[in-house]
Amino acid sequence: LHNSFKAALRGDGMPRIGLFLGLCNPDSAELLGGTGFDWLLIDGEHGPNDLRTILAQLRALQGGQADVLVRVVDHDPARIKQMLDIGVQSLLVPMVESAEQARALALAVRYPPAGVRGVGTAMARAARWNGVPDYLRRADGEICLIVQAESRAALEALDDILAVEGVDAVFIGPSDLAASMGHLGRPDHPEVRTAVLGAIEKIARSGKAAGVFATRLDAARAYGQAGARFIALGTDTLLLRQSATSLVLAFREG
Ligand code: 3PY
Repeated sequence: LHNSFKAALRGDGMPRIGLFLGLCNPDSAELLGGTGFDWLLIDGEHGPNDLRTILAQLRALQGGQADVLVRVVDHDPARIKQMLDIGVQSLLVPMVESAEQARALALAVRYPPAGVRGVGTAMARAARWNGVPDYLRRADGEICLIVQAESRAALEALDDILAVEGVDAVFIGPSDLAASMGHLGRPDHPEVRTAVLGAIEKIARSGKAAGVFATRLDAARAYGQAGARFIALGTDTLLLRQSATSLVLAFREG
């Protein structure tokens, strides 16, 4: 039940580096689990995943070196409950723009009286299918709730979001933020970069952990220096595409 990702966010030291998984495939997930990334995120927002494909990847990554996160598709407490019941402990929730939304999510991931999570432990893989009392007692404390701030509105509400109890971390999405700032497709635009760095610094000062997505190493390093505790260095789809294209080019040019 121990959530090593949550524990790592509380520590200091080097930022934890991760990768988003959009291939929805247990074999590639398992393979990437042994490459040295500290964490891997199964992307249920933009990747064509469903509950079953997420479950298959969780199984493939179980006991591996990398901590596992799942990004859910929306804020629906019923869908979040299903994720928790299949054993997801670290959740990234996209498009959080207000303290009210963050509070509702903090309730969704916890059992009463702290929250509103439904109790179905006899069906829950997370509770080893049998409702062990220990699970009910310990589950809330091992959940890591990460909300994603990725719009102008979210950055304006950042102080309020950071004050919400039960939110462990705030993750900045530079691509959506760029779109909302009028720079669609340009997450590395200087205005966006400045906004991302400022947000990371503010999150780090608040005592919550800051996370961010980067596809360029210079951006990732700058985010780390600003205080990001966990940084995604792109996606499995990009890695596959980039290495395949450069292999083809290298052969043709050679
Ligand atoms: C963004 O950059 O907007 C993200 O959500 C990361 O995928």
